[in-house]
Amino acid sequence: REMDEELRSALANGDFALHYQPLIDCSSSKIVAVEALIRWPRPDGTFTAPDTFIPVAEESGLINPIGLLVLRRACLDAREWNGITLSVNLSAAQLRNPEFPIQLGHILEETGFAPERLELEITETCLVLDPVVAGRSLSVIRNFGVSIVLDDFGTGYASIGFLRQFRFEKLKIDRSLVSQAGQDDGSRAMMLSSITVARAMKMRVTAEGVETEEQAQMVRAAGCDQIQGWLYFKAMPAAEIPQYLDRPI
Ligand code: G
Ligand code: G
Ligand code: MN
Ligand code: NA
Repeated sequence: REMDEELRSALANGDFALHYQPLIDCSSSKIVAVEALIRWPRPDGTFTAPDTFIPVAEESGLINPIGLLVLRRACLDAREWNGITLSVNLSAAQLRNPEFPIQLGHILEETGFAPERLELEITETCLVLDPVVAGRSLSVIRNFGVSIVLDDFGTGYASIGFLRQFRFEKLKIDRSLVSQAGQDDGSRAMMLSSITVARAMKMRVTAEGVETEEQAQMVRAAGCDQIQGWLYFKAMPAAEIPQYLDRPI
């Protein structure tokens, strides 16, 4: 396919960019983490959204080298941002690749990035497809000191029961659930009970896609630890991050 070829040459030229979206700690109101989000700049000055090209990269297997490029570059960028955590998204294909934990170990070593400052965001799909290999990889990764985050919680089939099957250090409540919880009681109850279960399992909770003050108040009251969303910040280039660190937002 055409996009496949373009992705291949973008990879060879290192043409991808990374933007970072801050996560705000509810108690200190400071930035506690940033999520790395890949961007693909095109010759016409626009960006192709990851939703468009990640599925293509997954199909061709290019997601593996692209994912390693993201990890290496994000570790280098975030190395200087003392005291905050770096969150990186993983595709199912990456977690299914038995080489991945070894490659991650090399990147941590090469970049000198402290594993305790890294968290990997995975979705339920990553684990459902191949629970044995994925579970084995996760335990190797966790032994490095890296945290595992369940992303997109509240979408699709993501369920409370799933939280018991694997251990996660953090739960990210998807923006669709945050938005619905602001509108109907059933969704709010589901969000609250998910947070209760997460708490009981010693997980931290981030609310994603928070766009309004009302939503921020609601998720704080519900017991979320961290807030991520356009109310505070959109994703931005690495150079813009340091000015916001070490002071309340
Ligand atoms: O940044 P944006 O909101 O457009 O992201 C759209 C989707 O792409 C999200 O689901 C996000 O998790 C995913 N995504 C962004 N960056 C990466 C990445 O580096 N690797 C993978 N696998 N997914 C990513
Ligand atoms: O699947 P994942 O949770 O990794 O997706 C992150 C995506 O959500 C990114 O593409 C990011 O740009 C987007 N995003 C982050 N905050 C907001 C928000 O407040 N509103 C909306 N609509 N999208 C957001
Ligand atoms: Mn994510
Ligand atoms: Na999400």
